[in-house]
Amino acid sequence: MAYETLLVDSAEGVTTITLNRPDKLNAFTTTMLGEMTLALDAAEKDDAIRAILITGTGRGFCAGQDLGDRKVISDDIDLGASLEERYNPLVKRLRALPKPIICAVNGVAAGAGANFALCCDIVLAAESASFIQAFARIGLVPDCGGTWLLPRLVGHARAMALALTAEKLDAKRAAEWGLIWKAIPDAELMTEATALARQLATQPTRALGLTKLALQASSTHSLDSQLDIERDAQREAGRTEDYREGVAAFREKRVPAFKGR
Ligand code: LHQ
Repeated sequence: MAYETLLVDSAEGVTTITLNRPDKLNAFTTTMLGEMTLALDAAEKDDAIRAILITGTGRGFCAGQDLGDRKVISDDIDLGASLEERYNPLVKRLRALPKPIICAVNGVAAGAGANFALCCDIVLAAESASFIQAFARIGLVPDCGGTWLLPRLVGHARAMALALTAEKLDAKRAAEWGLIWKAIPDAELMTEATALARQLATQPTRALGLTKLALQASSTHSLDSQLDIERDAQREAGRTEDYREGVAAFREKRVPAFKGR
């Protein structure tokens, strides 16, 4: 399908979704949010796709909501409805999708764009990239899961200061703080992110999906309920072809050939 605001390409088990409004630093429009959902749906449904890579074109990753859209300051504005109808379902989609999602943050990620990146499973960023909780600068509150994710990733003190000051955090410090996985020299970002996505696409996809969901659940669960989740996930993983292949390959001292089922 042809997209207006995204470039979508699938190869070697990976769907790469590239935000493509570079002149506006890939700011989100209603169209882009809708297209993102369609692209994620297609990647989830396709059994040949076993990892997703998200990035942006140009010098920015995503500057959050498009503030040029006249609807964002109309008299009868209800930003809560915008979150309820478009942003929140997208956040839930990224978190629930049972395949690994890698985000390659190629430049500035601001507002909803920053938190959208942080919702992905593994976040890599170019060393020149940065993260800005820009909301306070325009009289808003962090959204796209920011108030939930930030304290869990970097702790309360850093989360609070990032949100209240809207200070820019560069990629290297974001990695040092544990906000993201790695900062990478700009010229190597896409090579490394693509290699990682392709490598994950050769792994036991159902086990990775179950692992993702179990780790996410841990934030709100007791050890007892988390042990129940692990029991159920392991039961399911233990019935996959990939588990049998993994054990067979170990016994035969060879590299496993996982099929994602
Ligand atoms: C933009 C944007 C942008 C349009 C740069 N929109 N054009 C809000 C409301 C509704 C519901 C749900 O949730 C939300 C959540 C949010 O996301 S609120 C936060 C929205 N984002 C921001 O406040 C960030 C606004 N942008 C900036 O502060 C700067 O552009 C950053 C710091 C990201 C980058 O600064 P620079 O590198 O100096 O670039 P620039 O400001 O010159 O921007 C380049 C172009 O991109 C420029 O267009 P122009 O035609 O003048 O060259 C900007 O107007 C455009 N642009 N962000 N969000």
